[in-house]
Amino acid sequence: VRVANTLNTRAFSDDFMFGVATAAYQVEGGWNADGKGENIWDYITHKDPTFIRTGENADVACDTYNKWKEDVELLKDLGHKSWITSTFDDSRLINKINEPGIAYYKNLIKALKENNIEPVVTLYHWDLPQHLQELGGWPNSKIADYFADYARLAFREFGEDVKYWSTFNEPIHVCPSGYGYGQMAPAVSASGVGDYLCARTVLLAHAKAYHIYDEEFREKQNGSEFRVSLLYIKFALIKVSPSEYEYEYEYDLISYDNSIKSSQIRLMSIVLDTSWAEPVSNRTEDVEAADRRLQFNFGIFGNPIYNGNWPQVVIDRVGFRSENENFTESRLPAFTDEEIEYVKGTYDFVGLNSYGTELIRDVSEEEFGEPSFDKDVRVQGLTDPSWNTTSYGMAVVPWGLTKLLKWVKDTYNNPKILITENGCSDDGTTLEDESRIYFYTEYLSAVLDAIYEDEVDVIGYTGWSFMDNFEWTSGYSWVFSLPEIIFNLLHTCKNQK
Ligand code: GBH
Repeated sequence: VRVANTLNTRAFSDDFMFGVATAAYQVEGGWNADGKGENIWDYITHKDPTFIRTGENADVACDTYNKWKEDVELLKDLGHKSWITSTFDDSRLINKINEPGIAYYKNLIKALKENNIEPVVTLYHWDLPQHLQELGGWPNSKIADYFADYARLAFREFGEDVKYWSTFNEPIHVCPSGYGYGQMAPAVSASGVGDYLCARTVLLAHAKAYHIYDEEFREKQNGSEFRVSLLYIKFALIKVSPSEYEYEYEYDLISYDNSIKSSQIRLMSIVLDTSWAEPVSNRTEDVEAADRRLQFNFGIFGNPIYNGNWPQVVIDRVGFRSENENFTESRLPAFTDEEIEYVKGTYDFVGLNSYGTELIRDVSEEEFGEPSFDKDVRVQGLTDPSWNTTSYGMAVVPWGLTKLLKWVKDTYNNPKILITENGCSDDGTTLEDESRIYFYTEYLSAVLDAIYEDEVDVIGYTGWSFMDNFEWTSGYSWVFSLPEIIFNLLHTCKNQK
């Protein structure tokens, strides 16, 4: 790679946020340390080790609970500005209010800020306390109230120092995966029913947390005397031929002062995940099928929050099939008018995670019988054999991310978008990172396309992941981290059999 002499016009702006992500359960370990309660992943990995393909668990994982100082140093050495989705494991904080858990996150946040790293915090990355699961978990709407209490505690304890919040990470993997297909903890199989009940509670919980933040904290925490220096990274990427790039980095230390109104830089949202859905042909059926895929993946949470109420196509499809399955009312639980208003507008930006692109084909209506989320969606997903792949077989389709960003802009009235996860995996056995360099170069270029060609308001980009970590049901067998070379030498994720 040659280094360009000047930053060209396709540079990311000075205040564009670059960062890397992790999630509490995937890195922390310390599963029962200092009064932390058991969460649904602790429970399931202990009870049934075969639930994880490799038989592993995250009892120790990257041991960040003990090694957080080293991790902050590593992050600093890498020059990353934000360590995002360093979620709070809520079992660490609230079985009863757990002072050592609070102290752990306070110390971590303080160390990040001292090193000019901006924490972007997610409240819930899949780690429900097991005792709440025993009351039914997310399909039980009462859980929204407990979540609201937990959110209030987090805002009160950490809100002076945290400017970027999101409530949930990827509810699409909490609800259909956890309460529908049963592939993720708590492994409830109730497709077409549990997923929608879960989604409704999650949306209400999100909205409650947003309103609590707005009403009780946002303004008050603006008064903070906190001054912080931020490390801004300019990153310019120039495509000189289809396979050749020039790029240049530039680092700047800039300090904020109180004259910047903090309200402008205190942002709260939710993180939603979807692949881009490209119609397999331009037949109307396939074009509509691709839209259905996006609405059932992303719109099911995005529409209530950004536009109001469930997406119409989701209401229509679930209603139609429910009726034919002899339900007296739709399996999609309705919102009251008050709830629609209460949920609508509860965001300051769109948190977007995206990993892939699928070709989508319409399929014919399946016979009525057992309720099923997939039958409600009624599409088939394919990949194109001509797509480039990483050495580990993941399709590299950067234009899919450009199209997805444009779709979010057009569908949700041009919001600020923070890309909260994007990245690619390998099996962790090689230190040669050619594939990952290729992946990130292509995807960053795709983000620039969205910014410069489609005028999408992208405010930041976050790589998954900062550290190799516990990849849920795949255990430690796939890894996504950026600093693999450095990481593998310095810091070992412990596998436990
Ligand atoms: C995110 O989930 C999660 O937020 C995070 O916890 C997780 O570790 C991360 O993705 C990586 O999986 O490598 O081609 O096989 C999004 C769902 C499912 C997206 C697995 C990436 C693997 C694509 N992820 N998928 S590939």
